[in-house]
Amino acid sequence: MKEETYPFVVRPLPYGYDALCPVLDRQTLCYHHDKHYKTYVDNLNSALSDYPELQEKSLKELLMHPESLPEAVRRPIMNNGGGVFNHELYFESMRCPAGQMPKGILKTALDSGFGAYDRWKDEMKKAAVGTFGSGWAWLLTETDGKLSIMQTANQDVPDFNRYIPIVLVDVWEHAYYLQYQNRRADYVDGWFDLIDWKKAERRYEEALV
Ligand code: MN3
Repeated sequence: MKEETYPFVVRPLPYGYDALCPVLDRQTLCYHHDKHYKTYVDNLNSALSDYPELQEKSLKELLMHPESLPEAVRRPIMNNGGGVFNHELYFESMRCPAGQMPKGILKTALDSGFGAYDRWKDEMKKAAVGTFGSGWAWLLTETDGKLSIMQTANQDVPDFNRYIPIVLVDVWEHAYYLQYQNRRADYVDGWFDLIDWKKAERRYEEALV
C-alpha cells in the first residue's frame, strides 16, 4: 500500500466522539482531534508547500532523516510532522469498549520484558506521569522483539531507524486538562483501559523480522 504523502489530510477518528466516555469525554476529544491535531496537519502542509522534492516523501521518511531536511524547514517539519504522526497513532491505538488486555506474543513479550503486565503498567505510568512539561510516553519495540519504554518531549518522535512504536500516550495538558485539570495520573490510569491491544499486537508482529 502506498503511504500517504503531501498534502496530508486530517484522518477521521476511528470511533465516535462519545465512544471513549467516561475516560475521555466528547469535548476533550473534539478539541484534541478537530483543533490540536488538525493544526499540526495544516502547519506540516504549509511547511512543505514550497518544497516539491519533500512532497513525494511519506511522513515516516521525513521524520526518519531530519538531517536531510533543508535547515529552513527542518524544525517546522519535525515539530508538526511529529505532531501528526503522534496524534494519528494515539487516536488509532484507542478503542471502545474499554478494558481489553494484551494477548498472544505481545503479552508474552511484556511478561518477559517487564515481569508481568502490571509491572509494565507501573513503569509506563511512571514515564507518562513523570514526563516534565509536554510530551509523550511510548511502548516501543526493536525488530528483535525487545520492548522498551521511552519519554519524548514536545512532538519529538523516537528514532524510527531503530524503534517501532506499539502504543503511546499523549501527556500534553491539552489531552486531558478540560476534563481532568491537573490530574494527569487519573487520565493516564484511564488511558490504560482504552488501549486497543489487538492493533498493538498486530504492530508488534509486523515489527519483527
Ligand atoms: Mn495532543
